[in-house]
Amino acid sequence: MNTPTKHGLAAGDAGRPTNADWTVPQGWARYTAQEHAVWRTLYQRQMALLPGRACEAFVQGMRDLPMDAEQIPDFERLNAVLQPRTGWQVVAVPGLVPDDVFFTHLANRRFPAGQFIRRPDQLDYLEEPDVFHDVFGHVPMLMNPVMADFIQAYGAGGLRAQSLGHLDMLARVYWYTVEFGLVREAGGLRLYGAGIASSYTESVFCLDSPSPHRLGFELARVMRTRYRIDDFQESYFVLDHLDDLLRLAQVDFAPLYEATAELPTLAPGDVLASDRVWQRGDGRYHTVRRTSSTIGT
Ligand code: HBI
Ligand code: FE
Repeated sequence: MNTPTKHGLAAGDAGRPTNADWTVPQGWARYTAQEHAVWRTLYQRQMALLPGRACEAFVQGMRDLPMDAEQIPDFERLNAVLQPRTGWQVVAVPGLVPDDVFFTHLANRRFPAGQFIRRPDQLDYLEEPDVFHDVFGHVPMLMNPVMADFIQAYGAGGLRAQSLGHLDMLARVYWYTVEFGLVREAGGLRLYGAGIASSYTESVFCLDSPSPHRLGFELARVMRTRYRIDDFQESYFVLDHLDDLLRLAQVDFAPLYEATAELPTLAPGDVLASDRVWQRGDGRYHTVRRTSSTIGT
C-alpha cells in the first residue's frame, strides 16, 4: 500500500508499528473540530439515504449503538455496548494492516478500525478504510449475532486460506457479503455490506441503478467471481436471509478450494445460465466508462 494517511505515513511500508498487533490508541481527544465535521457530513448524508435501503439488522444495530452526527465515535463507548452484545470489540489501527494481522484480529472478535478520518476533499472515495467506513459501515452489523459469527469465521478461515494458497477465493466471499452484500426482505432488496452502507453514491447505485446485475448468492459461484476495488460493482449477490451466513460460517472450504481452482474465474459482469437472476443489469454504467477512458478491465 502506498496511500498516504493524514500522518504522512503509508500503511504497510511505514515500518513496524509499536504494537505487534498493529493497534494504536484511538486518541479520541485529539480529533479536531474539522475532523468531527467530516464525520458529521458523512453521517448525515448516509442517515438520510439508509431508511428503506439498509436491512433491518443494520438499522437496529445503529439504533442501539452510541453513534450520532455530532462526533466521531469513541471506541471505548462503542465497546461498552458492543462487547456485552456479541463479544466483539473495535480496536484502532493506522489503516490497512497485513492480511495475517487482520485475520488474527477477526478470529478473536476484534475489529480493526482505521483511526483516521478522510479529508474533506475525499468524501466520496478513498482507498484505505477510515473510521467512517469501518465504524459506520461495519460496526452496526457486528451487533448482529449471525454477522458476528460469520466475520469471526472469516478471520479463522483467512489464516487457513493463506496457508492453503487460496486466499483470493475466500476474499471474494468477504467482498460480496460483508462489504457489498444485499439481502431480500419483505419490502424488497436491502443492503447490508459495509462498503455500500458507508458510500453515498453506491448505496443508491446498488439498489436503484438499472446497470448492475443482482444475482442469488451461491458460494461456489462467488468464489470464482473477480471484483472491482476502484469502482461500483458490476454484480451484487443477494442472500435470501441473513441467517444464510450461519451455514456459510460452518463450511469446510478446503475441498471447495480444490474443486473451484479447476474452474475458470469469472469477470465481475458475467451472468451464467445457472444464476438465479433477480435483476439482469444493462451494464450501461460500466460500458460508458469503458469507452470513455482506458480505466477498467
Ligand atoms: N486491514 N484495516 C484493514 N481493513 C481491512 O478491511 C483489511 C485489512 N487488511 C487486509 C484486508 N482487509 C483484506 O486484504 C483481506 O480481507 C483479504
Ligand atoms: Fe470494510
